[in-house]
Amino acid sequence: MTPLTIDTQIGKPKADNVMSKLVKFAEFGDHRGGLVALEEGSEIPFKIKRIYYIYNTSPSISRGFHAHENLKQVVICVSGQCRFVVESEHGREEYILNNPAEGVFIEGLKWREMHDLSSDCVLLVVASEVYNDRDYIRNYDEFRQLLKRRTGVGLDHGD
Ligand code: T46
Repeated sequence: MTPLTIDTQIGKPKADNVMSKLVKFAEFGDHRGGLVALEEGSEIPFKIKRIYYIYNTSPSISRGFHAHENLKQVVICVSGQCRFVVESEHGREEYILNNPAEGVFIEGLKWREMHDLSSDCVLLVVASEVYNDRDYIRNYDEFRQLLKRRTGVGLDHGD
């Protein structure tokens, strides 16, 4: 996974960290192949309530385009590649996800977008809450207004 912006940090996520973060997982690979283990309380810094995965997405299709009110997630590209965008009061962070031994940790009010998913891309997402449609903010202007109310930061993207 290659961080593309200066906001990107690599390391173990802290529960109070409001930025998204690239996390490198320990690898237990040997001559037989790779192995990564994700445990609640260590690699996954929250109680795991849901796991889902996204696959068979056409490279011309982008996904996401929403924020969450109350959700922690670790997003791992276990196969293929995609460009994962996270937007918050810190600006837009872009990650090229292509390594099953790395993941993006997200918490707090953040806009997500997924672009350029390769045809073999499988995105595994570990989440802190069960699915709740009411937790989604799907309107970008609403997200920006909420972000400004909560953080005082009005993002200027020149639009
Ligand atoms: C996120 C990004 C990274 C469920 O019924 N249960 C679930 O747990 C999920 C994740 C989705 N769904 C249903 C809701 C929709 O009818 O599956 C359909 C597709 O979901 P959505 O359009 O939200 O998928 P993405 O790829 O845009 O976003 C997903 C997650 O929803 C979201 O939480 O952060 O992946």
